[in-house]
Parts: sequence; C-alpha cells; structure tokens
Amino acid sequence: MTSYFQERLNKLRARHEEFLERPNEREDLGNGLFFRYRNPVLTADHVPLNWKYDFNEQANPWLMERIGINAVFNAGAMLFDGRYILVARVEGKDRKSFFAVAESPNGIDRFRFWDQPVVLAENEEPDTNVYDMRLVAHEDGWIYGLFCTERRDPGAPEGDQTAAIAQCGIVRTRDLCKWERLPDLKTPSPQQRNVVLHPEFVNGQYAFYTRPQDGFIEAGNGGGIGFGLCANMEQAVITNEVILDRKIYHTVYEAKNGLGPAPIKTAHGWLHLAHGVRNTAAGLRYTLYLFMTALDDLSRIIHKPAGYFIAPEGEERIGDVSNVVFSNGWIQDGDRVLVYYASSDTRMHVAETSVQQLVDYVLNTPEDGLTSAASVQAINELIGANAVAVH
Ligand code: M1P
Repeated sequence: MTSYFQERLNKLRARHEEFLERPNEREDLGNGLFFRYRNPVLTADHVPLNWKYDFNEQANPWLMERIGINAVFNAGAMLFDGRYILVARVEGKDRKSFFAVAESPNGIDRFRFWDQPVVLAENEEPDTNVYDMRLVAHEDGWIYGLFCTERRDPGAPEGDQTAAIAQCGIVRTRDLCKWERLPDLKTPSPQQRNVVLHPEFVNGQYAFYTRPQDGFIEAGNGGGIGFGLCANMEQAVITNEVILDRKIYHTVYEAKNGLGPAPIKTAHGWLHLAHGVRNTAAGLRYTLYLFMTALDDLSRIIHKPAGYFIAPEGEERIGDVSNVVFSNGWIQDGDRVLVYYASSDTRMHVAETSVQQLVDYVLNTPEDGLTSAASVQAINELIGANAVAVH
C-alpha cells in the first residue's frame, strides 16, 4: 500500500511538473507598444521542491516544507548560449534574499531554476541581505552582476532594528556558475541601490549608473539617476558622480527613481528603462518609464516621454509591497525585446516589444510639460492633427 508520505510526494511532484510546463499566452491586442503575457513567468511556486521539502520519510513523516520561499522577483536577465536566463531575487520566509538562476527555451514560459541557488562569496564585511542583480556582458569579456548588499546601520541606536546601509556589491563570471566576488563599489554617497554597469568602455573607463540617496528609504537631498566613471573593476571607486535624471515635482519620479537594466544601444541613442516612484495616500507607487541618452554623451538625456511605460495592472497591483512594478532585466534578441518586470515585490512577468517600437515611443511621445495646462495642450494638438489625418 502506498504510504501517506509517498502519495503526497507523488502528487506534489506531478502538480509541480504540470505547473512548470504550463504554456504562456500573449494578450491579443496590446497597447501598440508592448504585449503582456497571461501568466507570471517566475514565482515562488517555480522553486524546486528539493529546496523546500525534506524527502526523508522518517525525518519528515508529514512531508511538510522545512524551508519556505516567500517570493521570486526583481530578476536580472540575459541571453546566454541561446538560452533565456533570469537571475532572480529569491526571498525566503525568513526575509533573506539570495540569487538563483532560472532558464527558459523561449523567454516566455517553462522557466526552471538550476539545481542550486548561487553561492555568493563574502567580502570582509559580510552581507546581511543581497538583492536586485543587474547582469551585464561587458566588452571586457566578463559578465558582471551588480547587486545591492545591505547591512544594519552600525550608527543606529539599539532600539532601531530597521536602519540599514545599502551599497553596490559586484561579482563577475564567465559561465553563470562560478562567480568571483570583487570589492564593493565605493562612491561619495552614504547609500547606493540600483547601480548598473554600462556595457561599453567610456574613454577607456568603466561607466556606472548610480542612485545616490541620503537615507535607506528616503532619497532626501540625494536621489536621481547618477553617472560616474572608474578606472578598474577590481577596486571600483567613483569619485565624481553627476545626476543625469533627477527627481521632479508632480511626476511619476517625484519621490525617487533608479535605473533598471543596462541600456540598449540604438542608432538614435542609448535606450534606458528605469523605475520612478511617486507618493500617494496609499503609500509609494512604483512604475516603469523610458528615456534615451546621447551616443556621444551618456549623461545627456535627449528624449524622455511623459509619464510611465508600464504601471501595475490587475493582480500585479497586489503583493508583499503592493502597487509596484520594478525591472532590472530585459533581453534584446535582434529587434525583439523581452522586458522582465516584477509586480509588487512578489513575482516576475514578461512584456514583449521591439527596439523599433521602443524607439518610436521614446522619440514621438510628448515630453512632460509639468503642468495640467501643458497636458491639455498636448491633447489638443493631437486632436487637431487627427482632424486632418488621412485614414
Ligand atoms: O519595494 C519596491 C522596491 O524598493 C526598492 O527600490 P528603490 O531603491 O528604488 O526604492 C528596492 O528594495 C527594490 O528591491 C524593491 O522592489
């Protein structure tokens, strides 16, 4: 007779396998700019069963989870040997995040985690928590992973167990299996998150997009997407950080912002995906927006459409940190672009678009006039143009 344990194990395995093989489906109309897909592409339910369950019947007769996974989100992305790779932020029920590689044959479904999570070497000052890796295949031949490393603020009083210092950790790899830890990035800012490495050298130096902040959550007088150069990655130090995209009153990036993945090079300029944060009575709202910088000056914005590119919709609005979309990974495959974004710090989704569509959007969408009157004027100009348009 099959034991309770064996029966439960068989069911768990069958359901998990069916779930992992579930095909995804693209929405049929989209908004002209991108298509969403029906199912999230990577979730806590994708985590292999042997990361959670003890399969020894004697030790675990109820076949309960011994280790719980809370969420899978904020994944870096790249195409590697023709495989669609996500390096996800996996967060346990203990609130600790770590990195794990998942791959799919097509980038839209059937993502499976590799056998084990990434084992990250520590520097002298151990990380308490690590998250949000940006993957960059740099022209120096390495694949770099830049991530946030967080430690308790040593200056905080004993009664405050929330104050933290965030800085940029750096690893590099050639195969996504063996990761070499480098010293953390040093910058003039007390807090750094959302640091991204530019894929090309700039005047023979490594170029970084940064996000200096005064506090762990609050941008304070800092904030904005910064830019800086450094001579080498083994001791990465940025001494001069300039702000290329600042916070602006009454926009979708009024409270703070940060770059997403490394930019895509186009004939018109470098295409950037970023997140912007605004304040609401219900808390912070994170949306994604796009802009373009000059090919000959990475710190100069040449096009910036008004408002957001992707905002949370439907079930995306709900999760551990609701009303959030966040992206630190996209994959360009020829003209096709797959934008990987997380919703509400809980799960990963994909949106499909193309370089042509993104460039068209960035070049031809009106900029933010920063007042209601300017928004009305933009609409009236469109109505006027439509009145004489040939259909
Ligand atoms: O909770 C939303 C996001 O908050 C942070 O982003 P930022 O530094 O821009 O505020 C990060 O912790 C990110 O991981 C998280 O998704």
